[in-house]
Formats: sequence, structure tokens, C-alpha cells
Amino acid sequence: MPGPVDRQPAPTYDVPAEEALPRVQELARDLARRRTIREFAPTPIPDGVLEWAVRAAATAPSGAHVQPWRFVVVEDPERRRAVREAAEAEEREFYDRRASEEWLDALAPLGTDWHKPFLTDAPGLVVVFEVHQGPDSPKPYYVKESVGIAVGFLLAALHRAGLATLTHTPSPMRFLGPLLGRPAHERPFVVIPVGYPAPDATVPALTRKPLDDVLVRV
Ligand code: IYR
Repeated sequence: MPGPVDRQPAPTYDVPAEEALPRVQELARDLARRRTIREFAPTPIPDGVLEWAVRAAATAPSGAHVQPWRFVVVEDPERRRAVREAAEAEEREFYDRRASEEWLDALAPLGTDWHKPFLTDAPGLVVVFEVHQGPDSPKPYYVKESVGIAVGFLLAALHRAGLATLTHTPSPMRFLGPLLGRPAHERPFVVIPVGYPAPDATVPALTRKPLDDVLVRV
């Protein structure tokens, strides 16, 4: 069993108290502007942005610090086409047969269907995998929680860079491992198309729950 790691001083937390509220307000208002985008322009992603967004994501906390994530960046058009074809085949089954009426009713306001043009329109995809125990990876803990937090960091980082994202979960998404050359102990978690919205992109006019519905003080 490995012993405890060395310890070092904690980083400084030196935001002055009077700046705390304006800072969190600025972030909250900026994140509130983020919307899931399904129509992308072909405009390229500026160099280095995906890599640095993955660096940001990979700073997330994780169970036992196992860091059970893998981010596969797919920019090659042929690979994106292959992902789209496989995803659309699964999604066609989902919408035509597998999804319950209840699930389809829940999706109806969003207007989604089996067509996934964003998988080839967006100039980049980040396919996020959970890393389970394998030849070079220890047993992870709280995998979904850890990877979910990392994806939150990734979406926030890309938003901060001015890029639009979509969290896409083809169902089932087993096909992604073989298609992207990942080993069996890496399991797909989410596909994130990244890019700039098409000039005529629209989003559903949704509202968010008021604070009273999401925050309880006890
Ligand atoms: N995977 C399908 C269905 C879907 C499910 C949920 I929950 C959504 O919020 C949106 C879509 C698809 O990607 O269309």
C-alpha cells in the first residue's frame, strides 16, 4: 500500500472579500448566457483552445485522485463523419423503437430527432470517456461524479473562450470506443461538439428555474 504523499502549503486564496460577490456575479451571469447549440458554423476553433480546455477539465477533483477521464479530440472530417453515421444509426433506433412514449414526450419541446448534423458541422468533437480499472489504470471511485465535474469545467472553459458546446449522449454509445481506438476499460460518457454557432442558429426559448426552486436554506 503506498504511504501518504508529501504535503505542501495550500495555494493562496487572496481575492479580497469585497470582490467576492462581484466576481461570482460576473461568472454566474456569463454562464447564464451559455446555451446548448445544435447548429454550428464551419469556422475553425482557434489553435490551442481545445487543448487548454482539456487542461482545465483535467484539474477537476476526483475520487481518490484517480483522475478517471480521457478526452478524445476529433477534428478529422472523416472521423467525424464516421461518428455521425454510427450515432445516427443508434439514434434512429432510439427515436423509432427504444425510447418510451414518456421519454419522447419529455424531448418533444426540444425538437430533437435522430438527425445529428452537428457531429459533422462542428469543427471539433471532444469525446469524453470514463477510465475504469485496466492494465495501466487503478480502480477508480465515484467515476461518474468525477467525470461529470470535469465535463462541467470543460464546458465552462470553452464558454469562457467564446465557443459553443452541446452535450450529446447517443444511446447506446458503446460504438465510440472501437471507432476511436479506445480500450474496453474506457467507457464513453458524453460527446461534446464544439465550435461557433451558425449565423442563423436558434435555441428553444426555455427559462431556468427561479432560485427559490433550486436553493433551500436549512
Ligand atoms: N440521445 C438522444 C435523446 C436525447 C436525450 C436527452 I435526456 C436529451 O436531453 C436530448 C436528447 C439524442 O441525442 O437525440
